[in-house]
Amino acid sequence: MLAALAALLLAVACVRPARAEDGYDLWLRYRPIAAAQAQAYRPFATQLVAGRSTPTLAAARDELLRGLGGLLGAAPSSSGAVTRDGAVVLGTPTSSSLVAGLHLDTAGLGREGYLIRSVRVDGHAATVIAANGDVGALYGVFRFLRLLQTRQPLAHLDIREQPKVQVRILDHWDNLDRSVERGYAGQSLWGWPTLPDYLAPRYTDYARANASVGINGTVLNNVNAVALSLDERYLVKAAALAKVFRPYGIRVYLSARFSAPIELSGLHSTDPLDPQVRRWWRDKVDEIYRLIPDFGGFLVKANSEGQPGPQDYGRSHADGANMLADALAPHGGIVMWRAFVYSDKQPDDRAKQAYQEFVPLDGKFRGNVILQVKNGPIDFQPREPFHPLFGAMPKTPLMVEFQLTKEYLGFATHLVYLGALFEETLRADTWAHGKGSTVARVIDGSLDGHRLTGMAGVANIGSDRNWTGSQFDQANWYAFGRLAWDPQQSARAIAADWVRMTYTNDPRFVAPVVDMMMASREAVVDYMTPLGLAHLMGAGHHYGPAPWDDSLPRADWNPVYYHRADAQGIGFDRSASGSNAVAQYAAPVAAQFGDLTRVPDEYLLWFHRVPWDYRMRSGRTLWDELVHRYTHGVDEVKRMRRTWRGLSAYVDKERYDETTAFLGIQQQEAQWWRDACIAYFQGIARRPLPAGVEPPAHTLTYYESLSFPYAPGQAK
Ligand code: GCW
Repeated sequence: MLAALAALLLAVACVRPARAEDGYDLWLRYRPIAAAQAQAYRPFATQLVAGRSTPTLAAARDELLRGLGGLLGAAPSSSGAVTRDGAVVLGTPTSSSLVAGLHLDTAGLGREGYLIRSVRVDGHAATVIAANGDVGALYGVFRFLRLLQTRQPLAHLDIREQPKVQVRILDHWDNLDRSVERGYAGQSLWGWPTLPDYLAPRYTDYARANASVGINGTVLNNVNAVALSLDERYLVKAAALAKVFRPYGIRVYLSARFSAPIELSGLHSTDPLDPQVRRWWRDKVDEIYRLIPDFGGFLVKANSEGQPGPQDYGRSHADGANMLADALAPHGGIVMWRAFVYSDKQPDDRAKQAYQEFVPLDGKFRGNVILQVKNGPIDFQPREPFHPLFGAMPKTPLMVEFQLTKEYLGFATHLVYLGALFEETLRADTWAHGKGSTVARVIDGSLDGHRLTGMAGVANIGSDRNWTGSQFDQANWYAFGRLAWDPQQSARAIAADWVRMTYTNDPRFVAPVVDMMMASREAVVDYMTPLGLAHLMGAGHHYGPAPWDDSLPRADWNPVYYHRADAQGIGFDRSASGSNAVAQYAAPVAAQFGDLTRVPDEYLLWFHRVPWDYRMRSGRTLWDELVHRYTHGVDEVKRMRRTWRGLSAYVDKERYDETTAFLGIQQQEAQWWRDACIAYFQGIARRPLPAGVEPPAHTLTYYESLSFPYAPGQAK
């Protein structure tokens, strides 16, 4: 009787994982592997043989013990020599004589590369995780653990990996008051008031998580920067964080406010050619390096959306960037200068302005300057064509900036897997040097032979227990890191790894969830901004639909600027007959995007103004197609909900319930988007809804009357 009861309890426990989870452990959960499989893995992890320790190698060792201990139920014993089959040998040729003795081909792996190989040591079978640099060994450990976490075989391993991109960095838009611009995951992680004295354990977990996906840099403060971040009082706090991150291979960078010399030291100017200003920055940089010897450098938003910059003194972006670069160069630091510039004084199409300002400066930047370019020419929309600067500045290193925090894609509640968006940009072909000149090859430097390369992600991380505000937004952090390591990787494969590590390897869960994630990006495009529309979000906070909005002082902040709908049609004419933004792309791309008959449907209204009765490839009129897409987007969210509803058996209750509730919010908001946009555009197009299509739930006046003074994440 008792045995039967116990069996029953066990069966129930197996159906739903009993252990409470809140998402804090991210994809590094290391939950026990089922007995049979664990049994098969154990012979590959009998001993851990690590040589001399350094802080980074200690972190690698600790992670390995923690991971194997969790996954296999018991950590391998630490040993000074390989005395039996199944040892894991870890280290670099310098730290471990065993590794040195194996004469592995570690040369060429660089500081961060690693190899994992099945070898024989002293007559015993072993797995070696070897690298040239300590941090490579740490990356190798995370990779080895991933093999177990995703249930890959451990026999006959021969893995050799090296990052393809040098600077793999998160940009935190975190303010000193701990608010986060466009942050939807709680307050800033950085406890400025208690730093440098209190080092929250969470800082270490943040570093571990980043290192596990290869992220090697973090910009601590908002690009809309205050000068105070560069004051000694805050530098010592940044230095304390840098110290925590250092063993994990993560360098600290800071956003620099261009006018800091005026604000911090009372200088009368911040003209980059003024010797006094130049000296100020040199001194400031020297001071920073005294506190943070491996400081990475500055990120700068200048002459953009009201930020100060070199143009205030009639100087160019290159003058400004080069001044900072000169101060950083002796220490090995870099400048990431943002190309996100546009001006309302400039009557031209906002999508053209960054190119117009920066292309003439190609070749004028110092070697330690890299331009940080958003993935598209406007601003992190659900869909944009790739930024025309990619491929257009061959003499200048360009890094891409993606936004992980979903400012324009439903905040933290909408399930949108951004891996699909990142992949779309990275695979886009610029045709700069003929076919195959992808954005990925601009970013990894191979297209024009640049050694300074980078990828930045605007962080979606805050102090919420689950880090990112929702369980599924963790995947966007994860996918960003993996793609920064290798921009050629597949978003789908990355999603599969993430699902396996974060939830379960059960194919009955993995397959539908990966499909759902991959479809989720197209869904949000459809219910917010289908067919190449953009920027229809509520003004300022960007929460919800407001295609009618024309209230902001700057034309190019208002939705009506972007969709240009009137009785005749809709869309922004960027072809030769309009703003001719297409001309900024290489000829074959321009020819395709600029031709109404060849432009992909996804970019139709981005590049063309099209009459409402225009016949689409689908056979529908443009108006009918627009309604169809909006409706389809909502249907996709309903489908996601159905999928998720069938998966409760595979997920712990806490995480299951959160996603269930958030998908509910997403459905309501997708419906709101659809209904409000259809109500608005119908009033302009003056056409009936296609037969059988459900009309909007409310009148346009109702949607227009909604206001959200407390929407989260607003800029200060
Ligand atoms: O998307 C916009 C945001 C601003 C942000 C700006 C930028 C940091 O609405 O909040 O400012 O982009 O990228 O500089």
